[in-house]
Amino acid sequence: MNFVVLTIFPEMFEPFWAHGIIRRAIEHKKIFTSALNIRDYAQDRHQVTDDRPYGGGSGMVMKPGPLAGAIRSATRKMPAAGTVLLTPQGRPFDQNLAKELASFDGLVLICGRYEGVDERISHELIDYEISIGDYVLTGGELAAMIIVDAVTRLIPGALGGEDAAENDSFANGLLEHAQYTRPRMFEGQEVPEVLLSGHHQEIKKWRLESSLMRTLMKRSDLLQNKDLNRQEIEILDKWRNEINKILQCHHREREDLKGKEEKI
Ligand code: 4HQ
Repeated sequence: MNFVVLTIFPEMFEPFWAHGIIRRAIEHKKIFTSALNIRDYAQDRHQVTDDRPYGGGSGMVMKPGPLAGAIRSATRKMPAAGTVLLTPQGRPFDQNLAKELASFDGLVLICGRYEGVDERISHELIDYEISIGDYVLTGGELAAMIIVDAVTRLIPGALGGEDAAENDSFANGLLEHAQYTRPRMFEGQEVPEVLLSGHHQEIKKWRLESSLMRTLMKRSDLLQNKDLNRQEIEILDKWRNEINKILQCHHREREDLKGKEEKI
């Protein structure tokens, strides 16, 4: 995967390329990265990339010329690349979109600053408009880093463990199960016994229950939209029966209390 970022602050990406999984993926040639300065594609002597908005008002707008020049320069070298504009008006970024982007040979990530980019840029030159969430950033750079990060870890061989990407949150539409490491006792809290047992089948079942419970409690919206498999339905059914027993018992107690009060 070839990532090309277009930005007026290419230096922001230097520490990002230089650490952790991203750094290792670059070293192992799983990804190729570059940050091009949009300013280099400005035509005027002062290499201006922004200007005042037509119609007046505060703030500045990214000029279309330098941006179009930078995008064309990047896509000339990799015609099969997808182009992505980072904007709050874009499609919400999620794991499914990360998977879709990971299937490209190259991605050109366009980072705006100021109040955004001239409207005439978008249509022909942009394949995707993507938002990383409903909040306002000072520029698209952090959004681009998030996309590079989430896409990189989906590229075969980019992560250390072979199946690490298949096992984690959202890969199966569920939140990750609870995790424990040494020591066995921490501030009076023990590690669940089953995880020390060595029973792989039991551990697998416990982890699925942990994932399902956390998803139900913290993000029930994810469960609503998920295709549940047989084992997942079995677990949810078991919980429903347990909850129903508790509620029936509770209900009966209240009925008994009412009965006694009526006699008095
Ligand atoms: N931006 N998701 C760039 C964002 C944003 C987001 C605000 C994009 C400023 C110039 N980008 N403009 N949210 O807040 O992607």
